[in-house]
Amino acid sequence: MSTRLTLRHALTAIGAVTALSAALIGASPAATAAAPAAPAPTVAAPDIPVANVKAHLTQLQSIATANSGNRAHGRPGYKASLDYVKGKLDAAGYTTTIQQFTSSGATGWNLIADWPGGDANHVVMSGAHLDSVTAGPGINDDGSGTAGTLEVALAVSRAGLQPTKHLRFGWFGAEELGMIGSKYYVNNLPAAERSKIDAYLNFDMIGSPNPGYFVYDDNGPLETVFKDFFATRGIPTEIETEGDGRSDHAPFKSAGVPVGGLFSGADYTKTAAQAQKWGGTSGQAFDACYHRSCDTSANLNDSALDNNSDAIAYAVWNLSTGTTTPPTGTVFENTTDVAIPDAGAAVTSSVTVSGIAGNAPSALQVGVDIVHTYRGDLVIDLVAPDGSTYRLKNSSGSDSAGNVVTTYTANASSEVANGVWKLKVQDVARVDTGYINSWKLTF
Ligand code: DTR
Ligand code: CA
Ligand code: ZN
Ligand code: ZN
Repeated sequence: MSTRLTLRHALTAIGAVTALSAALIGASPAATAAAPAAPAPTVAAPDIPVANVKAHLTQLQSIATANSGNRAHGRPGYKASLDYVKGKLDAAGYTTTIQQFTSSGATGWNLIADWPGGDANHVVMSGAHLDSVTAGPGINDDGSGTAGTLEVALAVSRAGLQPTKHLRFGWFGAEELGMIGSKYYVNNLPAAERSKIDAYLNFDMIGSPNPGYFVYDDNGPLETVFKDFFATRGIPTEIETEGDGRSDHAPFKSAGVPVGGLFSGADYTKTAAQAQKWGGTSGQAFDACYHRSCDTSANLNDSALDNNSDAIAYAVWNLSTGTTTPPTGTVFENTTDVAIPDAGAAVTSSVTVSGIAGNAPSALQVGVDIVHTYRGDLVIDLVAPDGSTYRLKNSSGSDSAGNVVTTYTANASSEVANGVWKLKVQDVARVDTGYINSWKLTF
């Protein structure tokens, strides 16, 4: 678990803030009313039917089966995969482009699809790698990202979306040989065109059979968009570090493009703590078939595929609709785990706020990510630098669900912003366990 304390200018994701009132308690000014939620996006993202995503994966499996069991660069299964994806996009009204390159003595191709319209000077791009290893069909790696991204692109067409920004999608070749296709794309894009890409979102393995929910931390605002989506589903996330530099986002990042993305895990082993918050099996790999012949259409977890595909849609819609300059905020975050003793004393986690002039806002956003087996036992407070305490959550005998992953708002307008703020959590009843996974203040 990351132990970073970070200051970020974050994109204040819209529509994901839970406007829960935070009652001020203790020797302080009058109690506060719930503040209005953050402005909703102009157009809400649709649900992505996981059945549609799986239908694409069934096709990719059939293609591999019909072509010596793989979809690798330089093999017939790769071009057959590209032809399938291109056919769907052409029929949906996309402007598709095939970019040819050579690697290891074999011809490869990238597939780029532009959704007509939007501000060409502000591009939101999403992508995945279309190739598998030679050892197998690569259904999770990276058929899952291929299919999830494809279905979001088709959802854009179904919705007849007219986003403020221009939408582009990419399916890259020869990623398994060292991100050859994405490097070729970025290196052959004129610098003036590269600078128009506001974000590149990468989806490489999003359906792992023993899944985790990892969010790329390369860019604060893009990380926040995904974390806020998962907060709406009550799913705790972790920072993705295993893949730094190991997938198609790397060439974009090297060229200065803001990057983000999602990952459900590969050959690393799921810990007991991770199994507690995500389910699945501890002591086993997130994907035991990584780079093996068993990475077939049976090597998937439908919930991970569904949640991640919906997260892609949420990010594409939220980053491309509404104003071209999304609202920003300053985020102060603590991602250090703090164990919460069962029926024990309160524990605290601190963030030091600096550089914020004047008082805190009347709608101070308090993002909370607590992993717990019975959240009804938890009492959660925000403590201002002067010791004033704001009740965010009371205990409840009727709330037997697990985890607290939400954003509260507190009217902290009577508090000076700069100083040490604390999240205070107490478990007030026996027989359950948990910990503060992370929390943050957005000013
Ligand atoms: N999907 C792998 C590369 C990889 C391994 N771990 C991560 C984490 C995040 C993104 C990508 C990866 C491959 O294509 O070999
Ligand atoms: Ca869905
Ligand atoms: Zn791979
Ligand atoms: Zn991959």
